[in-house]
Amino acid sequence: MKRDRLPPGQRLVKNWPVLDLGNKPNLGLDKWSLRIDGNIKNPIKWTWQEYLEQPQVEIISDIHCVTGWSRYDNRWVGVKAAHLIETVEPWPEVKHCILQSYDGYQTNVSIELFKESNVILAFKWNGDLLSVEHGGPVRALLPGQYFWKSAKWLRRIEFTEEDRPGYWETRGYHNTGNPWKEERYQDD
Ligand SMILES: Nc1nc2c(c(=O)[nH]1)N[C@H]1C(S)=C(S)[C@@H](COP(=O)(O)O)O[C@H]1N2
Ligand SMILES: [Mo]
Repeated sequence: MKRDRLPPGQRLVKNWPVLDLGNKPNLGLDKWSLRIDGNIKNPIKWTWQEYLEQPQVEIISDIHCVTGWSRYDNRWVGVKAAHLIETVEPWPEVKHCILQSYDGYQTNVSIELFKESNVILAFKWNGDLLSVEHGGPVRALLPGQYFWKSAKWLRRIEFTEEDRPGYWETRGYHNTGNPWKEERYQDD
């Protein structure tokens, strides 16, 4: 049986709402960098230029926000999280990734989910550079989770042994956030 495209409790929208904590860092590409550190063999810091030199993929994904809207067919370009993991070589005891942003936002994801082939660090959406309001220059994209896991304005990715719940996860949101299982809040 073909499963529904719309997860339970969601409604389809055609626009793209902007949701964040209210301050939208506008860095400029020369100021932007992405640090990857923690329990890994090769810590790195990518400038914008170095980020662009990584292999790029195109992904088409649906967005599912925990507040109830979903948006189909978003076309993204970016660098695969799996490529990043191969580059930095986390030690075997690493179980979690902590995504940290220029606005102070944080969110956590297991390395298993972060490794999924459709998880990318995105810089283009529907043919254009990602706008500042949607997290440019670079945001995380985790199509298999509710959208709060897709950190905008990515600044640092830390690989850790211990889990560290982020902004929403410490305010009652589910730790994993799978929309197909309706993992919205802690007790779901
Ligand atoms: N840096 C940062 N990333 C963030 C947020 C935020 O406040 N700051 N909000 C999250 C939430 S709750 C959602 S629903 C999506 C919204 O992304 P959008 O504004 O591009 O639709 O970004 C997620 N990533
Ligand atoms: Mo959200």
